[in-house]
Amino acid sequence: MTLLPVDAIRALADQHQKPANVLFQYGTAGFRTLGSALDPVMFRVGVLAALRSKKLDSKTIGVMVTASHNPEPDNGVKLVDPRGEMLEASWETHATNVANAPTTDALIDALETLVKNLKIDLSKPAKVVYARDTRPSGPALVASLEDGLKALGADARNAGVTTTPVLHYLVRAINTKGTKDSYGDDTEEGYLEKLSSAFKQLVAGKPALPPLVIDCANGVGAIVGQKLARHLGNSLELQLANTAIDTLGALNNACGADFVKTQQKLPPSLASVLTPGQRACSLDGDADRLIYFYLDDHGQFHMLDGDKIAALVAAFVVELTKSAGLEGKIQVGIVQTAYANGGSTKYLSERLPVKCVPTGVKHLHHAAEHYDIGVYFEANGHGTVLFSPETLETLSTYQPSTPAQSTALTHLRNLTNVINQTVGDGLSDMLLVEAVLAHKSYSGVEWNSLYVDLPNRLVKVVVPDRSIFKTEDAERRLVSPPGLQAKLDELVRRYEGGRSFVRPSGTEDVVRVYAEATVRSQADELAFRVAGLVYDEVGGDPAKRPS
Ligand code: G16
Repeated sequence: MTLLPVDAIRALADQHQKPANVLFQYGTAGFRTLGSALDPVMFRVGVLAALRSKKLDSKTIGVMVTASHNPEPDNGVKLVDPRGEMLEASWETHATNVANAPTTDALIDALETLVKNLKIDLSKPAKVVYARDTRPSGPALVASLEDGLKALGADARNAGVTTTPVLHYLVRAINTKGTKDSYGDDTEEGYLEKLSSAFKQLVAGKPALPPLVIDCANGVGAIVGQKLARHLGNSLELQLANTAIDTLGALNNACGADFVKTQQKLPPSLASVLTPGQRACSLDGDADRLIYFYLDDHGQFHMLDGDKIAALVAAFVVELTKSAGLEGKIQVGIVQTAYANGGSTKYLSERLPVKCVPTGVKHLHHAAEHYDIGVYFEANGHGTVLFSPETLETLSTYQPSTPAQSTALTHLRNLTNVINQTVGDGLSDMLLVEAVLAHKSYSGVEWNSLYVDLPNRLVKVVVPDRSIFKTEDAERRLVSPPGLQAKLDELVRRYEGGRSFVRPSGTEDVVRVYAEATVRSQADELAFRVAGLVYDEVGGDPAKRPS
């Protein structure tokens, strides 16, 4: 019987000791906190990734080192399961336990318990692929991760500096290589080739759209975006902005998808770049989110967020299934979270089945898998479209009866390749949006007019302990602290079209407040009054009360 290589683990674990009085939590998107605190977590995640691979019969497991939309000093790490999806929920608990073992001895005990309880066959080889974003803390954290992989003797592949969605793609491509489910060549180049050739086929014969400005958030999207631009050639001209990946402090700073979505304004750096009517979009720090926007003729800013992307894409997919003669055979459904604008939920639910789930890609992804074609987007621009295995089979075997059906079928097939179905992907979603705009001859104005967004506001409240905030009903209601939801309901009733909810963030040390109302000033007022209630509840310093 093969045993855990305890001596190797001990020798290396001693170099990555966990400080006392720090608690780590595998949250919405893995472990995420200050990069300077993550060294012991990285080592342990390396060990855990190897064990997960052994448990899954030597399938390749992915590890991404990123803190995505968070500020530059933060970093994080998450594990990716063999089909490119988020880590199975039960292992999130194992990861939290292993990360919090206080000493090397306790760590070895925790690992031995895990191996025993989950009956992990240690004689199986472990295979892991990992990558990181451009954060300055990345290289040292990757070295700690590598020590963890080395301790277990894992066969590890370094995919270098790339986007989170590329890493997810690589995991699926590696694990399906040479099978009938092959997802593409298992390289970044293979990813770019797959997406760009599907895009070129989708827009063939359509007039080229004017150039698209991409705000790369001064992150890794700048590197992969530049390569994508070369692959696209003249099928789509990309103008990359905010590409300062080597400038300290620039990442996600006054730019990127999270800035645009939460501030509802143009990144200042784009003021001199964007011309009225020109389409632009923002990625976030690891390019897994996408928000579009444009300035109108009066210089006014208009945002097209994840909800608007879902509406645009879903309508197009439904139209193609009808044109292909597949109406009634393929059901399209939408998955949203509580952050979805009331305007979008109304518009979509009048046309398609819509489900609301808690924040976090894993929740949306699982819910979307229940549809033949599941369109899921968080309002923050995180999302994708999933085609069920049966739908993929239908699309590959279906015999169209007319040339029009044949054309629609070809478009649907190309959509399955332009879309990264493993996870939300800013660059892939961008190609998807651009393809739809080209087909519909839409500018941002026509797209924006699909429905009117209710004015809304997002506010962060810094609290000493966000874990006291607990929710139910897909995060739409608070169950703890007791009594707070009743106060919130009372307040919301006073605002026309008012809606508000409070939830703890899974990626930042804050509580988030969302509010919407029929009138802009009312939405703002409601958000700040709810934030004030939250702040009073936790006994915050009156001088720092949100206002
Ligand atoms: C991550 C998750 C998203 C989630 C976001 C914010 O995004 O993958 O599903 O919406 O965090 O989560 P929270 O409100 O709990 O902080 P990213 O882009 O940061 O990886």
